[in-house]
Amino acid sequence: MTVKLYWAPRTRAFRILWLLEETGAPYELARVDISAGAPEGSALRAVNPMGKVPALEDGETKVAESGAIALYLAERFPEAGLAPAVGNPLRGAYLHWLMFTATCLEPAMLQKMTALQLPEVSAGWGSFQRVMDVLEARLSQSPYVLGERFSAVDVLLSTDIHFGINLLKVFPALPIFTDYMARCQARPAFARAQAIEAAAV
Ligand SMILES: N[C@@H](CCC(=O)N[C@@H](CS)C(=O)NCC(=O)O)C(=O)O
Repeated sequence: MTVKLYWAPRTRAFRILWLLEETGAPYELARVDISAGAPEGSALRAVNPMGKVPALEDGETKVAESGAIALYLAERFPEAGLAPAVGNPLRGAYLHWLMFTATCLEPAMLQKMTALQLPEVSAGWGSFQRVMDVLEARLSQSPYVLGERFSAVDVLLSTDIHFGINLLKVFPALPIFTDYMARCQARPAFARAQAIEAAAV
């Protein structure tokens, strides 16, 4: 059974394409035109009722939300070494920073883009600056989020940093961030995913 990724180029689905390339497993891409919106009853909506990409099908299994898909793929293909196993003390940091991308980093990015004022104690990410400071401190400690070892977290985090610096231009291009991105993007799987996107646009 081949894994199927609902994907559109230049979207958050890129990070799952990259992860799939990291696994080395065979997969199929189902390209979606997100500008039109996924119609009710479409195959994408059957996997993700939000009608958003990425979404993944693996036989009977349907998974949406980038973080959940990353967790799923790392467990589905353990031989790729994309996650510390249950019982490894690094598992805590792995889950923490994986969730941080969706619950802190992305909302903070949107808050900065829209200049939205929110009470810091109520916003789950505190403030844009708090998120930036925490991220900078973490990435100053080691080459990858989990230390010397690359993991699925780095795929999600480095792509968000890329979006924040280069596309949305809301993150400061600190060397800590750009060096980290360059390290992650030096992976052959990243180059393969990028080539697929380049050929598709
Ligand atoms: N929380 C979702 C966000 C997914 C998302 O917003 N995808 C955008 C592309 S980057 C999309 O499919 N937009 C189409 C739409 O909203 O109809 C995730 O992290 O996977």
